Amino acid sequence: MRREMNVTELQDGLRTKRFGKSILFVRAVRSTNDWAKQLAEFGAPEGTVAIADSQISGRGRLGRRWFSPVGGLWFSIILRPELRAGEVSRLVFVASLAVADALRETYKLCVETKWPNDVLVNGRKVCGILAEAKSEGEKVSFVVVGIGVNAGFRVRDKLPRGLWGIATSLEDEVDSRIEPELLFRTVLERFESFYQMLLEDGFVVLLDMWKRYAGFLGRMVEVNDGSEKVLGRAIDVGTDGSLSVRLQSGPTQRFFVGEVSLSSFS
Ligand code: BT5
Repeated sequence: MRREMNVTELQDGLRTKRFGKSILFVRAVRSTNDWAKQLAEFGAPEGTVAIADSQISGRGRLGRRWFSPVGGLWFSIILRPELRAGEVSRLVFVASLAVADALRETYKLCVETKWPNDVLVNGRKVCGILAEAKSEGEKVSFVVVGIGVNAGFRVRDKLPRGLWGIATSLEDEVDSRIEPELLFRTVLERFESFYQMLLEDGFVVLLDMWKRYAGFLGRMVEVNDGSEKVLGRAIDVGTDGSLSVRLQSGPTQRFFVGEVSLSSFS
């Protein structure tokens, strides 16, 4: 059944200091990331959230399409961190950690993170993160972190057939009714506290927390970096965000971009 967002409930009881103090909502938008980038250009403060019931042209990495039907949680948050341009990918890990924690706590699900920007439930993608920064040289002026969670809809009802085998939704995984507003508040609260930790204490501890969810580490994986596909054992993710894979042929290769899938040779 079509279920629209209850906007008042997004903010009611939200226990954050800055995240979500200003929330802009529309029924439909091309992409909340594009919208948030415009708001950031106009000077919107850190923590401003742009959220929509559905996205007409939701985006993934490298211009890939992100399907965003009504019932999902699609939002972007503006950040103005003291980070260098090369460190922006840290925010993707911090955001996925926040989502993984929120899903585990709220729905008691067995959640995994997958390099670089996915959150999985039962091996299927339930959430994707897209961080986009504006910077001059190494100086970052803002980052927009877009978070998309397949929440209150069934994959088979709303997503194209090609995704049925790789995507899942909370409604598919959980017996109780899904309230995207509650999930939104929990993710935002987690994200704010992890973001604070990142700025104050650095990335190492957070990366370790992310790795505890990273079920693919230690497993045989196939990595496709756009130019080649390689097979090997995923051995670590570094503080630069890179994935190290020990290739079947012996040496270890580091990847900064790419797609990981579990190999049947595990
Ligand atoms: C991502 O890209 O996973 C990042 C997704 C970010 C979405 C949020 S929603 C709010 C904000 N506004 C935006 O416009 N974007 C952000 P990537 O790793 O490149 O994965 C894209 C791939 O995931 C596609 O090529 C499909 O295979 C698959 N996909 C598309 N829609 C999906 C969905 N709803 N659930 C699961 N998989 C999906």
